Amino acid sequence: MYESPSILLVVGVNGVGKTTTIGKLSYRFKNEGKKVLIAAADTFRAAAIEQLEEWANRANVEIVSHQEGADPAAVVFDGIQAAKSRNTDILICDTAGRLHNKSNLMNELNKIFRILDTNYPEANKEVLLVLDATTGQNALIQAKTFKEAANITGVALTKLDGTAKGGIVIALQNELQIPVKLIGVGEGINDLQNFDVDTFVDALFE
Ligand SMILES: Nc1nc2c(ncn2[C@@H]2O[C@H](COP(=O)(O)OP(=O)(O)OP(=O)(O)O)[C@@H](O)[C@H]2O)c(=O)[nH]1
Ligand SMILES: [Mg+2]
Repeated sequence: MYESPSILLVVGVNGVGKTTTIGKLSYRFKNEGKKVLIAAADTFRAAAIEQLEEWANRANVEIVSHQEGADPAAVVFDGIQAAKSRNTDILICDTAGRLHNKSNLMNELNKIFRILDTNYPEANKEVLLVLDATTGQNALIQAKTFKEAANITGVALTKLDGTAKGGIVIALQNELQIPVKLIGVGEGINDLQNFDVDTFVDALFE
């Protein structure tokens, strides 16, 4: 899916499934024979770092982390240095989802982007926005906000295993021109699929 070296910045508000999606993706890339490194740049809660460590263990990939409260950009910086020295194919960065206000979010993301541009310009960059399909219109509002704060290159739509029909996919593509690339269909490590728009449209009208 991604050329080496790649960096994947995973963004989105609390609870949408960022950490889980990172775990699933890491497992997938690892099984494809890629060398994966996770950077725990959601430093807001110690539990967030521990949760990501569990996923790293499950997927059997390496992780770089700092203490709770550390500067997320510093974690990303360390991740980049480690990725370079270990010849990592894909560096995946978790981020905190607390969207207090837009300028806050912009500042934090911009700081991370500056680190990436300065220290890892050779890496292919993907900014993956995670949205919870069960939140409907709210997810669309989140997408608008994040699109204003960052150059979102794709969406992972989670929790499509529930009753959510995910009509939001169409809105995302049409109104915001953000492609849905991945879907989450459960809490397990294998519950991640590439998104195929034709299959989806068929399912919608079933
Ligand atoms: N059913 C279902 N549950 C999911 C899916 N993806 C994530 N979850 C669940 O959603 C909850 C939140 O997932 P996290 O990965 O912790 O979300 P997050 O965005 O990292 O949350 P914060 O770190 O608090 O910002 C967990 O209970 C996950 O198991 C999915 O595709 N389907
Ligand atoms: Mg998380």
